[in-house]
Amino acid sequence: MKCRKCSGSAVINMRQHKLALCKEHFLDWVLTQTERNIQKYRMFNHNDQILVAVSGGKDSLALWDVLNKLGYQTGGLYIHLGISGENHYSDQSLDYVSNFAESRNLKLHIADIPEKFGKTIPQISKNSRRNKSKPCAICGLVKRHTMNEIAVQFHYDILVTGHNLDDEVSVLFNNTLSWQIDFLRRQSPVIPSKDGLPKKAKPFCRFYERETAAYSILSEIDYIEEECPFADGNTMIDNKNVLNQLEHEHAGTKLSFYLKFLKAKQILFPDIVSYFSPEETLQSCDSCGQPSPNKGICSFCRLIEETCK
Ligand code: Q46
Ligand code: ZN
Ligand code: ZN
Repeated sequence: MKCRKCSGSAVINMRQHKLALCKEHFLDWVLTQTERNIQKYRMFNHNDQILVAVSGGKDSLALWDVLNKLGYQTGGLYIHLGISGENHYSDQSLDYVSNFAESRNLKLHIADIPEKFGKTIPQISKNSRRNKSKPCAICGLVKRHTMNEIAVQFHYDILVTGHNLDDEVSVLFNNTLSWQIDFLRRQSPVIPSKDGLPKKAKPFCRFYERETAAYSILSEIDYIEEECPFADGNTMIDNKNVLNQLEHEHAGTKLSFYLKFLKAKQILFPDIVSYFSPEETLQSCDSCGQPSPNKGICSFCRLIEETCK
C-alpha cells in the first residue's frame, strides 16, 4: 500500500479515514490532528500551563511527546499507586516516565501514595468498607483527587489525559447500555473548570488506539507494555472487544458513534455548561478543601480516614 501524500510505502492504513500514510507523513498527521482537536474543542493555548497525567503507557507518553513537539508548556504528573505484581508495575512505569521526562528535560511531579498515606492502593482497597475483589474504583477516586490537587497546587491552567477514542467509546457504550444520564452529560473532550476544580481535556479523544500505539512505536517512545495486574476482566475491556468486532465489520463505527454522540449531546443537554447539571453546586471539603458534591468531608478524605489512620 502506498502513502497518499508521497507514494512511498505506507506503514499504516486507517480504513475509517480511507487514508494510508508512510512513517513521516503519519507522524505529521498525528501532530496536525491533535492541534486541530485542541482548537476545535477550545482546549488550551500556548500561554497555558498544561499538566499531563502520565501512567507510563503508550497513550499518555505519546500525548506528552506530541504536546511538547507542538510547543505547548507542559509538566507531567505520575501517581505512584504502589501496585506490584510480577513485573513491579508501579515502579516500572515510573522508570519509563522518569526516563521520558529526563531525556526531554521536562518537569515531572511524582505523587507517591504509599509514601504519603502509608498504604498502597490494593491495601487501601482491602481496608475499605467498599472492599471488592478489584481496587479499581478506589484507585480511580484516589487518582482523580490527586490530579485535581496537584493541578491546583502548582497553578496549572488545565489537566490533560491520554484517553483515546477506544477508551471514550467503551465508556460511552457502557453508559448508554445502562442509561447513566449524569455520566453521559459529563462525557466530553473538554470539561470546564468549576468551583476550584481544574479544567480538563482529552486531546487524543479522536485517535484510535492503534494510531496512538503506532505513533509511540514509530517515534521510538519507550513505554510500559504490560497492563496493570488488575486490568484483566475489566468491563471496559469486554466492551472494547465487542466494539472492535463492529469496527471490523464496518470501518468507522467507533468514530461515528462518538462524534454523533457529541452532536446529540447538544440536543439532549442544551443548558449552557452542559457538563454540569444546572442544579449542581459544589461544596468545599472540611478537611482538604477540594470541591465535593457532599457537605462535610469529601469521599476521598473519608476513605483515607477509614483505611489509613
Ligand atoms: S491502574 Fe488502578 Fe487501572 Fe490498575 S488498579 Fe484498576 S484503575 S486497572 S486504569
Ligand atoms: Zn508519505
Ligand atoms: Zn477532602
